[in-house]
Amino acid sequence: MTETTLFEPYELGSLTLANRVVMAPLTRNRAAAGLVPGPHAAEYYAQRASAGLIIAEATQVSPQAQGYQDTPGIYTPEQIAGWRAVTDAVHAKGGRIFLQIWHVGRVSHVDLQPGGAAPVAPSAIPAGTKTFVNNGFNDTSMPRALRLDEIPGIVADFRQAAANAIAAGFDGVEVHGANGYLLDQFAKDGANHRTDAYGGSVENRARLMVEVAKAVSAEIGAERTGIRISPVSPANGVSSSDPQAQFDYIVDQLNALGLVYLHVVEGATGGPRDVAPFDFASLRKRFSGTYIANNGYDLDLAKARLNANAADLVAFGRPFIANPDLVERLKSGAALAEMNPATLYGGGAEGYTDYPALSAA
Ligand code: 8OZ
Repeated sequence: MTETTLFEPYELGSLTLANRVVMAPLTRNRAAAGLVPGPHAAEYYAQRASAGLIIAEATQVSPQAQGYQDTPGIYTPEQIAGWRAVTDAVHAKGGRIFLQIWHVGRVSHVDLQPGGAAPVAPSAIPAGTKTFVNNGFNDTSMPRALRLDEIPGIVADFRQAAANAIAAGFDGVEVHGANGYLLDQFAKDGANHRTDAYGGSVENRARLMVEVAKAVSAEIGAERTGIRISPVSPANGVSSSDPQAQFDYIVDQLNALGLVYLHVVEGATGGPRDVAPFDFASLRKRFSGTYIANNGYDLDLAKARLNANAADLVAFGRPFIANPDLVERLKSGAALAEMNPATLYGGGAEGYTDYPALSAA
C-alpha cells in the first residue's frame, strides 16, 4: 500500500481536522416545515463525523435563494435552532462542520419563489434545466435580470447567513460559487450578458463572487470562510468562453482575501474529470490557503493527488451517502456500499440514516 497522509491530521485555520477526508455538500431534500433541518439530520451528520471535515448541504441564504423543494435555509431563528442540533451532534462526536451557503439564481421555479415571482439571474436567460419541485422534476422557470440596486441585498443576505451559521455553531461556512448557481451564473458569460459593472470583462463577472466572499470573511473571519468553484462544469446550463482567465483572476482575488480554503470541482460536476482542458495546478499555485480537490475521487486518486502535492484535502460526495464510516472503510480497504438512487432526494430515514457502518453491519 502506498504511503499516504490521507488519514493524518491537518490544520485548517485554527481547527485541527482528524484526517484529510472531507464530506462534500450533498443535497438531500429532507428539510421539515419552515425549511428547518429535518428530524433525522443531526443523526445523519453525526454518523459521518469521522470525516476530517463535513461540509453540510447547500442551504438558502434567503427565501428567494431557493431552487428545490425541501432544501433547508439559514435565515430564520427556527432554522438556526435546527442547525444547532446538527452542529452539537457532530461536535459531540469530535467532528468539524462547515455550512455551504447558497443562492440558486435562475435554477428555480415560480412555485418556490416568494409571491410566485420569477427567479432572479444576471440576465433573463433560462437555465434550460430541471429542478425538483411539486414532487417531481420540472423545468426551471424563466428568470428576470437582477437590477443593479438589488445586488447589495444579495451580498447582505450571504453576510447575514454566515453570521447565522456561526450562531448555529458551525465551524465556518463555504460560499457556494459552483455548479451553475447564482455566483457561477455571474462568472460565466453564457449566463451573464450584463453591460453594467457586473458583466462583460473578467473583472466585472468576478465582482459578485468576490464581493460575497469579502463580506462573509469580514463578518466571520477569513479563517472560517471557504469557497467552492467549478470552473469548467456545465452544471445547470452554464458555459464560459474563457474559464482559465476567469478563474485564475477569481482565485487571485480570493487569495488576497486570505480565505481558509478553495474547494474545486475538477471537471463536470458528478461527471467526467476531463470535460474540458483546464489547468487546475494554476489555481493551486495561485491560492496560498488550503486546496480541497473534488469530483470522482477514489482512494487511489486521492492518495496520488496528495502525494503529488496537488491538493491538501480531498472531498468525497456520493460515497458518503451509503458509507457513513467512509474514512474507516478507505483506511481498511473495505468494500464500499452502493447508494440507492431512489432514496437520494426527499423522504425520511430510509436511504438517509439507515446505511450501516461496517462495525454495525
Ligand atoms: C444535486 C441536486 C440539487 C442540488 C449542487 C446544490 O450541485 C447542488 C445540488 C445537487 O451544488
